[in-house]
Amino acid sequence: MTDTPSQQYSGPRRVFSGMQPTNGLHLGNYLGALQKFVALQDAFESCIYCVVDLHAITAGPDPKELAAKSREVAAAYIAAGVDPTRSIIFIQSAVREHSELAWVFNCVARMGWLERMTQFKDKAGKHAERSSVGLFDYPVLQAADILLYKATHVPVGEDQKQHLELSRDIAQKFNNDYEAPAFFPLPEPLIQGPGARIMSLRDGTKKMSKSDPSDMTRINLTDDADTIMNKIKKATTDPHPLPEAKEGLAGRPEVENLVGIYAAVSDRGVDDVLKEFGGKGFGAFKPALAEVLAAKLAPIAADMRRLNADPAALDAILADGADRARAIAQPIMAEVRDVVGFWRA
Ligand code: AQP
Repeated sequence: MTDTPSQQYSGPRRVFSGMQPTNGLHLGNYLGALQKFVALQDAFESCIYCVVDLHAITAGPDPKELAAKSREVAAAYIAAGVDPTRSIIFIQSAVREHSELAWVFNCVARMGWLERMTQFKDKAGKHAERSSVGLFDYPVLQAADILLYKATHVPVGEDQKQHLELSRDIAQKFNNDYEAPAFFPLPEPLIQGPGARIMSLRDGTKKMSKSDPSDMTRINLTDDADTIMNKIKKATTDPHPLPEAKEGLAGRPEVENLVGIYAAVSDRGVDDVLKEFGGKGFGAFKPALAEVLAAKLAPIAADMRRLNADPAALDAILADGADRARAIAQPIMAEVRDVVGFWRA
């Protein structure tokens, strides 16, 4: 295959990702993305982790709660192991260039591309006509978030695969349209891993989600051991024992999900977990799963409580993060303005 101009991008390797401060984070967010945020700090010199409050207003949150929820997500990043002295942690709306680049990208992206986005169809449901333009345009802002830093790698869960493909299409079209070869990198999604798709505890065909109306469908990072035990005991399963091997999980999505969670949380392979629990019933497996989950999440929840108790200290971290993010974003946005041909004195 011949290299396209953007494949010759030679800038620094840089990680960018973000999460919405809509509701508290759940196990899917942790295993699908946050755990990778932490690990990538050892592999990349530059990691940028954003709390995407501009995205959150597509869901119309309470303005009295938004700033506090943004702080809480930042606290979750730090409690999970993101180090604010090595990585940049900041709130999206504090860096105005995100919105500015999103507008430029609105004029690059095509309506047909956005109309194919399955997440919009899922979130808008039958009410697409009444959805905000922002919800429809969400993936364009996401492309701007990433490319404002010329990020090359983006750790996300599997549900974000299509949006990341759109970011690559936007980067490529911008480079072509403006005859600016290799201006933007084509960002690589980092999706692989055992937690890439964690499903609802009640329906193994639906992803675990912050916006599911039932709290029983998810494990929140702040759930205590009793709540975790209760949710896992009530998780949907079937009357058969666990299978002895992976192949036996076919057609049993809820069971596959619980075994996958056990494997991801305890850092073991699915086969290894089934070697221990194959042939046993859920009466044995579920309490063991609840225990490994509680042991994994308790220290994170405790650290989140400690961080949330001192909002001024969190704000200082976030203000420093926003300064460091702007220092990267503003020169790139200035270059974009020149490439597009905007006036400057
Ligand atoms: N169930 C999941 N399994 C694995 N990864 C997941 N992610 C979300 N759900 C799962 C990943 O977590 C990051 C958070 O992205 P977001 O805050 O933009 O939320 P989202 O992708 O829209 O999903 P949520 O958290 O469940 O929120 P709602 O309910 O609003 O859809 C992303 O990397 C995502 O892939």
